[in-house]
Amino acid sequence: MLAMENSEDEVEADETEWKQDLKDSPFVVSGSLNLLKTTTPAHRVILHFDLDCFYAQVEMLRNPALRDVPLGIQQKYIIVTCNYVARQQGVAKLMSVTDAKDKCPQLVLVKGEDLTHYREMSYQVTDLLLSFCPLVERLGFDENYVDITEMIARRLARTPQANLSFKGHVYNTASADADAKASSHPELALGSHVAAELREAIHSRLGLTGCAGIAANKLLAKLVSGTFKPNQQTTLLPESVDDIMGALSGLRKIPGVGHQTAKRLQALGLVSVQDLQLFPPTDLVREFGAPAATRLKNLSLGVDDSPVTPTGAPQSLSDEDSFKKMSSAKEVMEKIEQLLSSLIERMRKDGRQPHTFRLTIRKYSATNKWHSRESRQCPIPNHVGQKISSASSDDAVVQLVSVAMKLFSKMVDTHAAFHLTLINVCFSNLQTRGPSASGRGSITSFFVHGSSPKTHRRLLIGWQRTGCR
Ligand code: DCP
Ligand code: MG
Ligand code: MG
Repeated sequence: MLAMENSEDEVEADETEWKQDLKDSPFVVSGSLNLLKTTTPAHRVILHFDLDCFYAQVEMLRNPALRDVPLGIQQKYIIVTCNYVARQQGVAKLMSVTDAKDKCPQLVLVKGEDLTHYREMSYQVTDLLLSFCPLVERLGFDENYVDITEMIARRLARTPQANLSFKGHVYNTASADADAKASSHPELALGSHVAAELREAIHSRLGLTGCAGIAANKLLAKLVSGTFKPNQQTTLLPESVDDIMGALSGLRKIPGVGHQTAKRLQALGLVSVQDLQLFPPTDLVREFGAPAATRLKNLSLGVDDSPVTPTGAPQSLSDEDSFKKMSSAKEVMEKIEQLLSSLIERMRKDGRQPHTFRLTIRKYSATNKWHSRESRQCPIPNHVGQKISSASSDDAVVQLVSVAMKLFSKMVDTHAAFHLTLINVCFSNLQTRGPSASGRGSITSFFVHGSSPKTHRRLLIGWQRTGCR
């Protein structure tokens, strides 16, 4: 059923087989099973970029003396990343500081809890890619997808086929054999040249190196991009899809299969990617419903027709902090004030006026770690909203702290004992105030300054889906 050695057509043929199977399933009653690849071009060219040891690179740019020493970026007791000098000495991402120091006593540590510089650089990279192509989608801080299908079609029209070659590596293909394949895959061959140009632009303009993957869809581009690291790129040919999927060490390695999904798959007895490929679609539908079953089956086969969705201006701005225990109203108020101060500063730089405020808390729960967030929201009065986006932001902090504490009291009885492990403050319903505040041309204008280097924090930005720019 899953033989895919020879061509993309075979992949499609195989899908049809199991799609039919899903459609015949008694669980697909609504006819909601999406047929694949109906709207996407036959030969998409998708690039995936992932910067090398990102936080460490930013620190090395800020302080070039760090370039040649083993460098680890520390958040709490963890090395969230380290440069490649440190990796050569056995340090790995997400190692404890103790283990990392054991492996490499000379390791230089830089605190990485203040994300300001990483965030700024992250948006500059996205902006740079956007200046070449409108279809850019951010994925985390150091990754971007770019759909260059149209650019390639234009280039192809003016490129003599005889001159085609690949830049960089071709997955599972010796370099001596790669160029012979270029004429069979002209889009991907040209895509590899565009990827090299974009990597060069990122390097020459921003000083950053990174890896790129070139493939026919987002899933495969992401999977192939890290094949050779650092500062290299790899193209995946359709005939190697089976190889790259088969080489994954488990289901969790498939982008899009998270912890919970993997657990449910494991409960069905599925551990390897091949297990999922071969699992009867009807049984998968029974467990996940038709849409998710289809998606999972597709992913296991390396099929992904999800579009590169341009990342626009954020729809909301929020900030949060997590901690072991917070149990007094005074601490809560101080934390909210601290979070709001930096959030209001970010909001002011954004230029839009927020109309909704939301407070989220997480109560300690030994049993239900994943679903213990609670939130309340309310409109922001116009006069307060105006202060947020003007110079009188101190007033805004005071007024919003009081709003936040009212929301807080709706979730927590402060006269009884409580135990919080997280507080999140969020502005949404962001509206442009007028011609002077609008029209900021780049994503970089959503840089967020001024966050304080406290305990582990995740900055959350809800991205608005906009059309191509
Ligand atoms: N990061 C983090 N916490 C994690 C994972 C990552 O803070 N659990 C941060 C630090 C990384 C950045 O995100 O620098 C990007 O993550 P990557 O997984 O892409 O790792 P790097 O870019 O650091 O290294 P690589 O060269 O392997 O891509
Ligand atoms: Mg990454
Ligand atoms: Mg990276």
